[in-house]
Amino acid sequence: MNKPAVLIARAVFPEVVERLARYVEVEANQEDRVFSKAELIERLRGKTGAFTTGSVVIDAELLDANPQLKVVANMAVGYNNFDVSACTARGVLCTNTPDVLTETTADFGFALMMAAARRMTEAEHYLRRGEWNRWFYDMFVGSDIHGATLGILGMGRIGQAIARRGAHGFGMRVIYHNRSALSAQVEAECKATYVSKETLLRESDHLIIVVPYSKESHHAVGAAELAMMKPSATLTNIARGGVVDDAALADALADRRLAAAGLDVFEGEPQVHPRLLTVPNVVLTPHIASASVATRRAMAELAADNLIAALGLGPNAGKPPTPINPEVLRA
Ligand code: 8YV
Repeated sequence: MNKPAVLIARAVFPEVVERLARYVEVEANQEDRVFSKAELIERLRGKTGAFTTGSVVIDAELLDANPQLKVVANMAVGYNNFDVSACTARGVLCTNTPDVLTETTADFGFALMMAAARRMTEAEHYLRRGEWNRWFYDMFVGSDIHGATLGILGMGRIGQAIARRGAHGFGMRVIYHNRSALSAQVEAECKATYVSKETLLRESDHLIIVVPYSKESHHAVGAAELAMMKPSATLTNIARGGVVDDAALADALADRRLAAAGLDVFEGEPQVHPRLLTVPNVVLTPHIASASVATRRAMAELAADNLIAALGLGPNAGKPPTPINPEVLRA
């Protein structure tokens, strides 16, 4: 029997390519070229499955050009690069990689928030420039984390993991806003209190954004929302570019209407809004919140598990562990 053919659209751990190759005919992209849409459509010809990352867009046009495609397996928990309803309508299964990256991503969100609040990169740049010639009393004074109010916008798995760190590790008061309130039990575990979005913006000393990107969350934090925040507050975005209006954020940082920000994701990344590159009070990282060795391996393995199982192969044949649109499996 012919093995089904799969495109691995971006470079990934060689062991994962080898594992997939035991089950399927693999076309890999280990040189990690970023395919244009036309090239991606071409390379998917005859492929039943695709292994994707967050930058690989799967939309109706691509699906219509490749009606043989059965599964798209994202090596990411976020899946705004997929048009899920277009996939579902065409019987294409979508999968993602939740859970395995929760704690690592929460660690990073916390680190970015702390780096922004304590002005770490600003101070490091000063030191590297050779400007440190004496100590002075208010040199790079920032704001405290312990005892402060931590605000979380989007209280899914990663938001909850950040809440636990803040409440239990740093004695923070934790408030959150979400589409719906969590159960009383989860709220108690996270020591977190549900508030309106306006209260969240007004009361947070440190606001972390962990809400998935969608049309509804586009610019959820823009000029009007930033204006509600305390001038002493920090904002950290580890969710997706586009949830925050980066131009409005750059203005608020430049005018010191907001003390500092930590950003791991950007509108139009890998491009970064030019004004964000010039304001000193922002810590910038290139979308690495899930980037620990162990977690990136776990994400790649889970994406491969999904792909293999969705193609009816391997020990979990027909039962991919983390489907996004499981109704496709039942159809
Ligand atoms: C990925 C992410 O590194 O999982 C997500 O949603 O944003 C990151 O963990 C990125 O999307 C690459 O696929």
